[in-house]
Amino acid sequence: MSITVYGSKPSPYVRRIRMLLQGTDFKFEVVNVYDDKTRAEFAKLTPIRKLPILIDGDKTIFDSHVIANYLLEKLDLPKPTLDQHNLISAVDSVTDALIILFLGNNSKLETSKDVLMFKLQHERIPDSLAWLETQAKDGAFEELNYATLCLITLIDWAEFRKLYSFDKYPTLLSVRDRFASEPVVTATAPE
Ligand SMILES: N[C@@H](CCC(=O)N[C@@H](CS)C(=O)NCC(=O)O)C(=O)O
Repeated sequence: MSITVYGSKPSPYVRRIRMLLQGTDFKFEVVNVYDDKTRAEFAKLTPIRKLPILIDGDKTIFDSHVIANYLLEKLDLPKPTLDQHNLISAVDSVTDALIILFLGNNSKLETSKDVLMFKLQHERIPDSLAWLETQAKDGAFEELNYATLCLITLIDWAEFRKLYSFDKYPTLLSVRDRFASEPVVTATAPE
């Protein structure tokens, strides 16, 4: 298998793909998405200028969901159910909201609730997490499937970057903790 993944080590979207690929032979190219020169280089591979990108032979695939779909098929792993897709969408909404706040802060913008763009994120994050907490209590993350991997990448990344505390969501934290010593998790931990 001649697969190359482009991404950064802490990125939650990239880590999901690295997790799916654990145990298979692939090359990981580290890219700093916020460096102008590097971004100009990897923009030759992807018009959306986001990571991850996966190259497999003559195929170039961007967006973690399309890549995950491709890999789950290729590696003969179970595809997410409709309910699991909803979980992934909620995890992504929190991930994207935290990225927007992170970029706002790094751009030295006022990211408080008074600014509409950021207010929307401050509303979305607790609503999505409260819903995910309820789903977790109902057993949604019992197995280490793709939806669970997505949740783990969110929590680990947000804590690693000191972006958010999940203390109000103990069931979500317990899901992360339950799988913390799995090889697929330890081998890909943010650094
Ligand atoms: N929907 C995309 C989101 C990917 C994404 O936001 N990646 C971040 C890194 S964690 C990125 O490349 N950000 C650069 C930017 O937003 O310009 C996916 O699932 O792959």
